[in-house]
Amino acid sequence: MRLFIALSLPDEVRLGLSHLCCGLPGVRWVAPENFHITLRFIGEVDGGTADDIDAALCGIRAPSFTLELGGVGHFGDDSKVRAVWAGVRSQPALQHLHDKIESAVVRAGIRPDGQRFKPHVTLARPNQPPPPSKMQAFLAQHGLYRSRPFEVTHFTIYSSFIGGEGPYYRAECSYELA
Ligand code: 2AM
Repeated sequence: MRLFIALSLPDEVRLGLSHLCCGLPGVRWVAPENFHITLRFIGEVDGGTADDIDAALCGIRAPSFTLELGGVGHFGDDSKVRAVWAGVRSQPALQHLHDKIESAVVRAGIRPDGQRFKPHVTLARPNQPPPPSKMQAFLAQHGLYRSRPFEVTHFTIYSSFIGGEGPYYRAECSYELA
C-alpha cells in the first residue's frame, strides 16, 4: 500500500480553494475532494510496516490548534513550475505535530525525511509549465487569498490509488489531537 499522512480540510475551506482553480493553461487541477495538507509522505509499504506506523501514530500526544491558509505560490522556478499551491499561515503547533509524526514514523522503521517541512495545499500540477505571464497573473490575482480559521482536531493516514481519472485517496485511520 502507498501511504501518506495528512490533514483533511473542512468542506467550506475546500470550496474556497476550488475557486482559485482556474486561469492556468496546461495544468491538472486537484479535485476539491483531494485537497489536503501533507504532513508526511511514506510511499509503498507492506502490511506489517503499516501496522507499525499505526501503532507509532497512536502514541502521539499533541494539542489541537487553529489553522488558516493564506497566499498562493509554486514549487520550481518560473520556467519549470512543479506544483501550484495555497500556503499555510505560520503555526508553531503544526510544525510541532509534524515533528512528532516524523519521529513516530522513523521509530516505525521509515527512513527520515531530511527535508524542511513546507506546509501547503497542492492546487495544480503542470502537464507543461504554464506561461510565466499566466503564472504571474495567477499569483497577483490570488496573493491576498485567506481561508477562514479552522480547528485541526485530528490527522489522518491515507492510502493512495492512481486511476485513469486521477488519484483516489482513502482515509485509513484518523488520530485525535487533545
Ligand atoms: P503534496 O501534494 O502536498 O505535494 C499523496 O500522494 C501526497 O503525497 C501528494 O499530494 C503529495 O503531497 C505527497 N507526495 C506524493 N509523492 C511524493 C513524493 N515522492 N515525495 C514527497 N511527497 C510526495
